[in-house]
Amino acid sequence: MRIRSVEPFILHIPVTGGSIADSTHQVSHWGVVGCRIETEDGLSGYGYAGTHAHLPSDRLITACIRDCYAPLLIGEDANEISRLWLKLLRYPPLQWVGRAGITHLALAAVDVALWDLKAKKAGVPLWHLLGGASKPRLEAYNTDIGWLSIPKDQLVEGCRRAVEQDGFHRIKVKVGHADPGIDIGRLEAVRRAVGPHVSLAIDGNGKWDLPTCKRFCARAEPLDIFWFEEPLWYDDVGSHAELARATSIPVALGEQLYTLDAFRAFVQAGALHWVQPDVTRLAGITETIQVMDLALAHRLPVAPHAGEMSQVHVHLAYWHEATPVLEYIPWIKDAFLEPANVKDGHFLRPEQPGASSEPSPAAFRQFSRPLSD
Ligand code: 0YR
Ligand code: MG
Repeated sequence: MRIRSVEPFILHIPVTGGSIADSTHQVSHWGVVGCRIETEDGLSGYGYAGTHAHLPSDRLITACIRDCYAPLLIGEDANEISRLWLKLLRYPPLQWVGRAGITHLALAAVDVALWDLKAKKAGVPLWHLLGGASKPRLEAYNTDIGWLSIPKDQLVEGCRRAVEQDGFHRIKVKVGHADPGIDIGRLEAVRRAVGPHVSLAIDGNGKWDLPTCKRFCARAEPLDIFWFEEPLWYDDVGSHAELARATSIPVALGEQLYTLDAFRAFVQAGALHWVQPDVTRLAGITETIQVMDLALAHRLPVAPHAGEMSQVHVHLAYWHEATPVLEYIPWIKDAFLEPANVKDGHFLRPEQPGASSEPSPAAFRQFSRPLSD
């Protein structure tokens, strides 16, 4: 499986519902920014990072793939993922300028494409290649009903519909208003509407400081919150550890962490209860497996963050025993040959060969953006 070409691409796909916001981000399109790796035997693997569809920064990722990684990959054996991953990660000039950020997102795309290739070559879905499924069904939790930009009455109605009509047992609602009392009011209304048996998680996207989080958690505890995700600034290990000690609400985080070492620091400090790696921010599937194993070794559950909108995580979550639940956001799934679909609150298990990371020809026609002016 000699690598013949590495071709970057940028897709900007409109999010369903027009435009959404959490406490920190406003998003109208989701960026699928990555590459196709073609081998001399005619197979193609696809991998991508998830972005906020900002063309100038998306082009930094594709330039890194095209100008820095592609020359290191052409002619190599695509089967040797571990060696190629280390070759790219440790390439001295790139290690010097980026052990996180753009270079990591670009490496994520390459790594996912290599795993996609390996599974296609084997003729099996990725979860099968990795060792088979550890569970018969994988629960989904719905994030798409809980954006901060949704007014309270629509929020309550959307949560009720997700539970009563669509069969979700798990939902997540965004928090992070300047006045946390507004969030308490929204959560009380949602809890009343969905009843006591639905798992209700919340996500602050790193907005509040420690005193605000402590006061907020004291008021939110009676609402039986399943986890509080990214309560504080992403890299602040000490404050997360203090909050984890101060409240009975479990702490979740990881979608902004780039490395295994960053996860280890949070785990060692007792600063999180739910581990949320993302193949599109860590350096791909290879490093996500490392983080899942780290979590398992500490008996912490894993709930991956859907930077790739769960196309790839659905494979990892079906396979890895530490992962009982996966995020569901249906924005871009229909742009892929095998969409990550949910039925009755559970992800369908992928059955096609590969990592479900290949966009459809129609998606390339409709959503491609130029790599340069
Ligand atoms: C905007 N999921 C998240 C949106 C989401 C973000 O980036 O996708 O809220 O990534 O926090 O848990
Ligand atoms: Mg989040």
